[in-house]
Amino acid sequence: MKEQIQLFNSVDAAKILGVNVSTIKRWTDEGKLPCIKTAGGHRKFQMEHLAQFLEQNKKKTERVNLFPIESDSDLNISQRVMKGDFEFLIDYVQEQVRLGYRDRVQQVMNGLYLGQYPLYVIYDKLVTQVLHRFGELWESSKITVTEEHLYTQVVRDSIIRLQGIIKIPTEKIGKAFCMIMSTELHDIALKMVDHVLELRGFQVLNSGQMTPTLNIEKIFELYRPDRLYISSTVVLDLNSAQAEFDKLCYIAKDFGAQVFVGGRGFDQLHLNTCPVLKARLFTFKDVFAS
Ligand code: B12
Repeated sequence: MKEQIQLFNSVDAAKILGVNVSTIKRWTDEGKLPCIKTAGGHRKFQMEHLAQFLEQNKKKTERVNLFPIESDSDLNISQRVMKGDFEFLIDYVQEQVRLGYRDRVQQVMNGLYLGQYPLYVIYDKLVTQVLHRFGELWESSKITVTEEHLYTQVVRDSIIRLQGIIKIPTEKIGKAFCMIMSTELHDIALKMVDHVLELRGFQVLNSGQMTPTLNIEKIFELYRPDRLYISSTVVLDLNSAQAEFDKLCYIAKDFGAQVFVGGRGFDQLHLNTCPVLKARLFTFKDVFAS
């Protein structure tokens, strides 16, 4: 079955925008609020439609809720999302992840996006912080490695779903190849780098965890990326990681690509051996500006 993106009906849209259903109907008829009309004549709204309306009509939406409010707890979360109370949201999302409520994690992320928070802010101020919390809990043996796996998959899933509702520019501004060194599993930071670049208008290629570098030239020949983003979180063998990084830099140089690196693994590597290194990036805001 084809994967469906989340659609709201007129009642949901009315709850979110804090108006009644007849206002929603009027705004769509006037062309102010974009929607999809089903074969049966029903109006359906994508998150993107509501976000676009909010951006263009800031005054009309003082009572906006960011998601349909069903309970006092929903109202509280919506208000925290609207205020950008990240301290509260980190605790809340961490708890929902632990309880396995993907939909509640999703609600917060979608709400932040709808509330006009840039994707890199959601990643820097919420997602990264929640993942660091799980890292601390694992390090202090408060959760097992299996729990850590389970929780990080919930987070991974949520960011992929969020990307599914975001409008990606059709005009491309360049090609970026994202990869992780060959011994490495940590791929969530790179996935977020991928999303931020995609939103900026790059065509993104992402080879994910443990990318074998043996025939990596083939990728450059096939796709001719103008940028290479390399992620390294853990270095297991310093010499082979350095050799791999150097090799990647020289291939990038041969194909005229710039190199960007990120992740704490690069604390241990020499970066000045790379002739085409453009920048070491630390946050998703840096990625957005890169
Ligand atoms: C999730 C996780 C895992 C998952 C990975 C699942 C997956 N699909 O990614 C699993 C369980 C598989 C795992 C395994 C291991 N892990 Co682990 N893991 C984590 C955890 C909890 C979160 C990592 C994460 O995604 N963080 C979120 C990202 C966004 O944050 P960040 O890594 O700090 O990156 C920031 C910047 O550096 C930048 N950035 C990062 N990469 C890039 C890339 C680019 C291109 C750019 C531009 C920017 C950028 O963006 C972030 C924003 O600030 C961390 C805890 C932590 N503090 O991060 C431990 C952690 C990274 N893991 C650690 C360890 C030791 C391991 C293992 C070696 C454990 C073991 N003994 O088996 C293995 C290694 C396996 C391997 N071969 O890679 C240590 C690393 C310590 C170190 N550097 O020496 C950490 C810090 C935990 C700890 N506190 O000890 N891990």
